[in-house]
Amino acid sequence: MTAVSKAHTPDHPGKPVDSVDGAGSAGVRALTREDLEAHWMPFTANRNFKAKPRILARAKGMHYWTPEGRKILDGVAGLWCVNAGHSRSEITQAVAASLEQMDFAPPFQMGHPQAFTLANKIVKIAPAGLDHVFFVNSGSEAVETALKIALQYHRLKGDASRTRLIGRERGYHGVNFGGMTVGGMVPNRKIWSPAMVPGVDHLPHTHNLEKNAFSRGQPAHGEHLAGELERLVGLHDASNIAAVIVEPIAGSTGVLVPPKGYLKKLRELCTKHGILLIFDEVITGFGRTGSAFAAQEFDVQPDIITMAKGLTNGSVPMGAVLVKKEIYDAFMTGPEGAIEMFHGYTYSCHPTACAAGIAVLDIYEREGLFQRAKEIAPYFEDAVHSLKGLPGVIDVRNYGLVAAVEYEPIAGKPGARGFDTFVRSFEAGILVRAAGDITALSPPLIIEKSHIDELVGTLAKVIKAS
Ligand code: PXG
Repeated sequence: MTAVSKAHTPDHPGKPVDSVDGAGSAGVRALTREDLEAHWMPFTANRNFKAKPRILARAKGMHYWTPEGRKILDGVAGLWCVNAGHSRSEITQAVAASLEQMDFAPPFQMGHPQAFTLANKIVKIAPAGLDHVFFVNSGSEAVETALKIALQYHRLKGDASRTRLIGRERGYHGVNFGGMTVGGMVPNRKIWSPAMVPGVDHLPHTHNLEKNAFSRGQPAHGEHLAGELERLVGLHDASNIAAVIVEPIAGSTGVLVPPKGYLKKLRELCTKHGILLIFDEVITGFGRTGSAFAAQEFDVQPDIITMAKGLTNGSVPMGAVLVKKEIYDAFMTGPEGAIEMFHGYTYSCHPTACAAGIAVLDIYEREGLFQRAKEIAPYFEDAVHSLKGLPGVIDVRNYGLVAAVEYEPIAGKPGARGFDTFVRSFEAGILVRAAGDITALSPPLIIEKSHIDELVGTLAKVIKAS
């Protein structure tokens, strides 16, 4: 690995500080403070980061390495996506071969074999009855696509007044206008609120520390909150409501596991009122819960599933929307020569992404990774719950291979403790994710017991030292 090199601090341009070699190979010029400037980093405190960068240069299996050669245990699968572990050579080879064979194929009015192969592979592991796949390039695009499908579906069925969309507080459905509007993440909503999509309501979130703190698996209290949908139906009338969208387990806002019975009740009410139920499985898809999809794990069948992240193991951007047969069939009714849905992206079903997806689904199947997640989940559960009682810890919760530790916020500084824990964890050799005053864990499904010990042991030390 490369040596630490020197760069300039932002406030003292001449003063050298520890910096990094961005390419991770000897002989490449180190990144200076000036080099970091042009890149406006997403969802990042840019000035804070650029003053003290955290750079990753290499990854393999359960680990990242920094440019100076420090090994970091990945406790969050990159960003909830690298479920099969990092830098899998099967994926690399499939992607390289695909690029050699055909760099790009127009997705509109043309096709290529890999798109059909991947769609069939997704359907094979999907809940029965959900059997058509629309490809996109991200989770955000999957959500926009799902919402548009829901509106057009009702219109095609002669229910054009069903346009209202129902999301949930503390939901996260990406950053585009539709997803942001149905989402319940306050900072995302605040700034752009005047431009939000009209006709959206929210169910209450299910997080309740008083009743459910330190739950293992699904919390006992909160099924009744699904009944709030009845209230919204009473207010707007079902004839105006198109769809409800929820994450089966809310991820980004801090791992909120659905209370027992909650999702089933939501399904019942949606069916009763002719409302489509969309599960946003961008995080819960591809084995995170111990099943291919959370829909199967919780035995609740939605009408539409959105997915991304684990679909390509994070290697190439890709998302997808899976719909049930009745929805696809409703679209296949006009003149045969007419385009059924005026929607799609230049890079929908990009051959490179399809090649990655095919290789990834093969790995999941060959290595039985979803089952593996299920088998190691009880060990993971015991490990994370050992953090109960540490200073400032007010909750530990988990399901499958996802968990969260919630801290008492520092007075007047919400989020500071979570961010500080994230930074000090990275310095101590583990990558975790901060969601406000919550540390989220969501490791690759290839994790071994020894890694769990190291991950939770290191986090315990970091918490104790705070
Ligand atoms: N839906 C869900 C449920 C997600 O978790 C998206 C949609 C959007 O996906 P894209 O691919 O457009 O980012 C996500 C994304 C975090 C974090 O801090 C989580 C996501 C993205 C960024 C940060 O937990 N999830």
